[in-house]
Amino acid sequence: MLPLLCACLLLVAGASGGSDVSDASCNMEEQIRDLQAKVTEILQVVTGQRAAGGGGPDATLHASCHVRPSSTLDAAAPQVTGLVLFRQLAPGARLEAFFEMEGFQAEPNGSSHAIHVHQFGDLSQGCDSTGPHYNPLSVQHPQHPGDFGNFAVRDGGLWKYRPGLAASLSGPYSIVGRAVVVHAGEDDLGRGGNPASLENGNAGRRLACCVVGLCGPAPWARQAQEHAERKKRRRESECKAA
Ligand SMILES: [Cu+2]
Ligand SMILES: [Zn+2]
Repeated sequence: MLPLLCACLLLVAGASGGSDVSDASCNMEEQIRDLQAKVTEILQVVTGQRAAGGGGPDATLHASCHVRPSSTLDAAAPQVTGLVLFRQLAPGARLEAFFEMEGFQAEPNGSSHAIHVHQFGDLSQGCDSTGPHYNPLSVQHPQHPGDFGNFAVRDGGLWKYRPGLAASLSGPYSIVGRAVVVHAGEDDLGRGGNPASLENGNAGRRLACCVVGLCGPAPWARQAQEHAERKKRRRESECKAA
């Protein structure tokens, strides 16, 4: 198995480094992250994790969540809309996600907003009826499976890929049918020194939310393609500026 893995790693290294040599010194960190994601994927294939779910040769799960402003907000509040996409290569594997949102208040130095999975997919009272953080193992914040942390907003929007998330799209602790909630404030990550900090990170009002639902692979493929193109453009402009 080891020789096979080595061959795979060489292939990956060749595939990701061969296209534009001039970019090699730019954004090394980002390229390493890409590489890590690919290696993880290969490892899962090699160790048979992807087939372990019994869902055939490709047990990959996808989900989407269309973010809409909370219906209980006053009209003057920021109207945040967007899309969150999830992919899980196999049951039990770490989750990956794309977060894309706009409509935040544009602040000169940007702002930071907490995003979590809340217990219920009930939007009857806007985002207020989604309950507390989804906490199936009765642990403290920020150890909940859907504690995605803080997201930096620039010019009123955010666009982020996050791998390695603890939440799952299958099994007894699935987040499917539950809500993703976007907050007005920053998550203090349990360091706020009060009881609320260990429950919800004192992240403030619920600006926008959505219910996670399973979907096909197409939205993820589109987003991944767009993400790759954006990153390439950014690398090119950074290299030109350097
Ligand atoms: Cu929350
Ligand atoms: Zn939490």
